[in-house]
Amino acid sequence: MINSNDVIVAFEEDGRMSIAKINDLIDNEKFEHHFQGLYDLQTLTPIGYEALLRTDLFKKPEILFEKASHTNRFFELEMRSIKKALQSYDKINQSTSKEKKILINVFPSNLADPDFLDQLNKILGETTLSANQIMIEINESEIIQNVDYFSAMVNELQTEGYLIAIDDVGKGVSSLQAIVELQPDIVKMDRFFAKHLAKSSRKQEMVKSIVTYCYNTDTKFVLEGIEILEDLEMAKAIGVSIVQGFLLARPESLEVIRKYEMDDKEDNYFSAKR
Ligand SMILES: [Ca+2]
Repeated sequence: MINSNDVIVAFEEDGRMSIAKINDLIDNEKFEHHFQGLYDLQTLTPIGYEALLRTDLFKKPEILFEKASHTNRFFELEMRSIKKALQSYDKINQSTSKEKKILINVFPSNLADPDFLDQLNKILGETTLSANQIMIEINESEIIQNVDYFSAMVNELQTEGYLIAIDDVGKGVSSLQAIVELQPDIVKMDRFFAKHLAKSSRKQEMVKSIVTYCYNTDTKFVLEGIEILEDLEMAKAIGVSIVQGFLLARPESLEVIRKYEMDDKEDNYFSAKR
């Protein structure tokens, strides 16, 4: 069902209007990031944060990226976004020295740009972060068509110390192939498998099989999209050690995360309920 708001948004975010908005967004950096924690299930504290772009100019960031991907400024947008995300998180890193991970989403076509690594190194060099705090999340969709090139690229990034995550595993047709061929440091399993996990023995079996693969290949495993307590408990029972999802934390502004990390209290959902 379409309501009138959707029509207005679709109209606004179409055609020339969106090109002008994209230029405005890039030139004036009219965006920021929210940060969503990834939680260690043993300690119930965040091991790191995924940076997610937010802007008033596009209600849905996916629409921005989709539109921007057809322009010649897509790579520039990606790099400016990475720079801003790392510089933002660096403020927390400097004041806490906890060296938590910061996860950034990178489109495969931008990762494949010959300037990507140099620019990333330069951005990193201007912060107090180290390469092994940076997890680069990639979605496998475009990778498999060019697997040799991406394997080399991923290898180069890993040699520099960066960590590679394959995102949304289980959603795309070739994500299992990507895990085998690219040998990522982290596998993030799609939220489809977390939803009603406690009620679905088939989802439990599927998660367990990937958890086992990760365990035996020294790969970290993250289950995304945990929204209710019974699914969290089931995840823990079948061997999941890191989760992300609204039950533990929504994406929050830098200020909120900073306060949380500075206070260093375990004032998360669970201790609040104790
Ligand atoms: Ca992601």
